Formats: sequence, C-alpha cells, structure tokens
Amino acid sequence: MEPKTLGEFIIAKQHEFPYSTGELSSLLNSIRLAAKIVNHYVNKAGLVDVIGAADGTNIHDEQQQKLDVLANELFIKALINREIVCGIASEEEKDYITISGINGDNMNKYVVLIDPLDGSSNIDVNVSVGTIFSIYRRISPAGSPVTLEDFLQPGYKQVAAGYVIYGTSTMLVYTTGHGVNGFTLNPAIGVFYLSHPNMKFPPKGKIYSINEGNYVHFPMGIKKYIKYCQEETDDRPYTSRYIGSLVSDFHRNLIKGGVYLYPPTSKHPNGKLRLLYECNPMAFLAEQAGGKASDGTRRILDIEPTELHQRVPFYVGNTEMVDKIEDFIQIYD
Ligand code: P6P
Repeated sequence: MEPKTLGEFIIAKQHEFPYSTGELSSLLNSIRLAAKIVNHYVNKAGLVDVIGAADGTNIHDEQQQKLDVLANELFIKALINREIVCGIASEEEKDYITISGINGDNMNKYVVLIDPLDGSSNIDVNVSVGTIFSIYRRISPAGSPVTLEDFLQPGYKQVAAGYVIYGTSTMLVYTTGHGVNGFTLNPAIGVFYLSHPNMKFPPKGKIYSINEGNYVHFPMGIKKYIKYCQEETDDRPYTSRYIGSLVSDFHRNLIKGGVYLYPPTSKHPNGKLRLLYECNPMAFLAEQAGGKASDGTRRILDIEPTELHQRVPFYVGNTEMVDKIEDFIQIYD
C-alpha cells in the first residue's frame, strides 16, 4: 500500500538511507514536529497584538519574540530531544551548537544546518516564508565533541535536505538522494500528506526570479541575461516573478519551471545567500529534481566551504536556464 502520510513515507523509504538504523528517520520526524509547531506560530503572527491584548499569557510573550528567533529555538529543541544530532549550525547562531547527548558521550552521528525562518521580513506583509534544513553525517570521530569540519562539508555529502514553506498551505519538501517528495499539512489533524510525489522541474522553464532593483550593480553577464529574458522571440519574453523569499521563489519555479538568481551586488559582493544552510540544501533538491545549481562558474554542491556563514552567488532552477546564465557569465565576465 503506497504511503500516504509523511510518517508512513519515512518508514517505507527507510531502507533507502545509508546506515539505515532508523536514526535519520527519527531525525526527519523531529523536523516534521518542529515544522508543525512553527506553522502554528507563523499562522498566528498577524494576530500577535490581538492575542497579547486579550490575555497576555506567556504565549503572548513567546509570540512577542521575533518569529525567526522562536523558530530557531523550536527547531533546536526538537533536534536536541531526539539524541541523534551531535551539532547544529543555524543562521540565527553565530557559532555552531555542540550537543554531547544525555550521557555526554558525544556518540550522536548527524549534524544539521538550518535557516529556521528564511524571508522572515515578509511575515509583516503576510507573504509566505520558509525553513531550510541540511543534514550530514559527522566526519569527526564519534565519542569526541563535534568540530567545525563536520559543518564545513561540501554539499554533495549531504544525506538529506529540504524546506518547509509556510504559505497558503504548509508543505514539507525533502530529499534523501532518491528524488524529491512534497507533503502538504492538514492543519485540522496535524498530518502531512504526500501531495507531490517525485517532484521534477518541467522540461522548459519560463520564469526568472531576481531583484532587478540591484540591476546597476549586477555583473555584465547577468545584465545581458536579464535583457535576453526580456527579448521578444518565439520562446521569450519570459515572466519575471520575485517574492523575496527564497523558499517561495524556489518552490514556484520547481513546480512551474524557472530560475532563481542572486548575483553579486555592491552590498553583497559575494552574493547574499549563505552556502551552508540556504544554497547547498536547495542545490541538493534542485539536482534531485532534474535541475541545476551554480555560483556562476562552479557546481554549488562541489564548493569546499571555508566559513560557517559564507555567502556565494546563487543561480538555481531548470538546467538549461542555469546553463544559459553560465554562458553569459563566461562571455561577459
Ligand atoms: P533581497 C530573504 O532575506 C533572503 O535571504 C531570501 O529568502 C530572498 O530570496 C532574498 O533574501 C531577498 O533578498 O535583497 O532581494 O531583498
């Protein structure tokens, strides 16, 4: 019988995980739980003042915390409680968090990198936001505390990656290297149902997503690509769609076909997006869905990280659209 819920799916696919001792399944289940809790708070964000004025309970206090700080705490708590993770790196934390386990033996095998609430500035205007996660097996010896090297692994060594999108409906989309599957939350009963099995980019993409407000600061190759997208030909102009929330723009492009670009700008000469907990997980998903992710010259998943919060230029989506961007960068930059 085909698995219908995320829980059933994780169990059914457990045999596909390397070292499948059920730990990765349990880790994915902790992310599932945290996603439901964050969803609850994100959906109430607009009501914070009303709720606070009404009863001022500690929920209000929690609600008053910035939602991304709250999301960070909720995911970290969910991950720590499962005794599987030896370290966590987060967009919200300057340094990585060491988790030595209940008996302090540092025997847990996985590290998780997370952007707990990407695009959170959109919450005030009721635009969808997301959580992005990336999972590796530690490379330092079990029994010793997690090290920075455990987090600075190239993206091709990820064992799982995914995102939660808190939109008109809440979805969890993830891969363990065997394709991409999307699950939609039924909030009435708190269950994620398999709604988008085996997600793939459509063969042709027609959407380009970029903040054209930075146009004057873009490298010449990107300026030329944008004009290429706008040319009147049989398969163009393309459609420009930019939400300002990576998870939302990526998710739409995955379903409809398109490419997301965050090039170098004057404010972010290395690009704005973070390699470890934004670009690598989205790149893993993109490749598993038949797409491509590049920094303009290198495959994102091959980049050897040097810092926890390092930024890279990011182009991700339909393979032939990313190829075209690389061609323009090759010619003009
Ligand atoms: P800009 C959100 O802050 C984010 O990290 C991504 O989710 C989003 O795509 C990008 O930055 C938006 O940046 O400079 O266009 O506002």
